[in-house]
Amino acid sequence: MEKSSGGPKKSVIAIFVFPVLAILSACQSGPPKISIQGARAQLSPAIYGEAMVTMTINNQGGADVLNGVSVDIPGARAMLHVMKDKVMTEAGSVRIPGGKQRVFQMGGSHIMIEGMPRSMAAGSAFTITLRFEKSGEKKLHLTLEKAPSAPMAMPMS
Ligand SMILES: [Cu+2]
Repeated sequence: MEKSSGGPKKSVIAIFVFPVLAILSACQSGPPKISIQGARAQLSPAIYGEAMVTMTINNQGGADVLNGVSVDIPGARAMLHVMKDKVMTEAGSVRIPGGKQRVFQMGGSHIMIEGMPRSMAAGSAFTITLRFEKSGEKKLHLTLEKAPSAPMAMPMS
């Protein structure tokens, strides 16, 4: 009974391992493979009509660039923010390295929405569109959350 398990198993492993290695090595130079996790939008604790969108962009493929964002709330504008000398600054684009995670969070790169009308409150739904250079558009369907309870709390980097 036991002798049938040796040979065939080895060849199955060999056939399986080679394609996996080929995929891993091609990963960081091939097309980007982007997925977005944990996206949420919180109202600003300080400024009326503003909200911050945070998320993790997972890229299991080659490098990409996030070239812009837009929001479907009438009158509102979405923009990319990065931190420069501890001040939020609008950025035209944000690089998304290949084979890595890029975290968008308070105190780092994030998306800012400003000029939201009074009708937008905690619980309101809206859609953000991310525009990637290579991956095209990705839509995020979000629900506004109330402002975080500790205003101006910035993680130090
Ligand atoms: Cu900001």
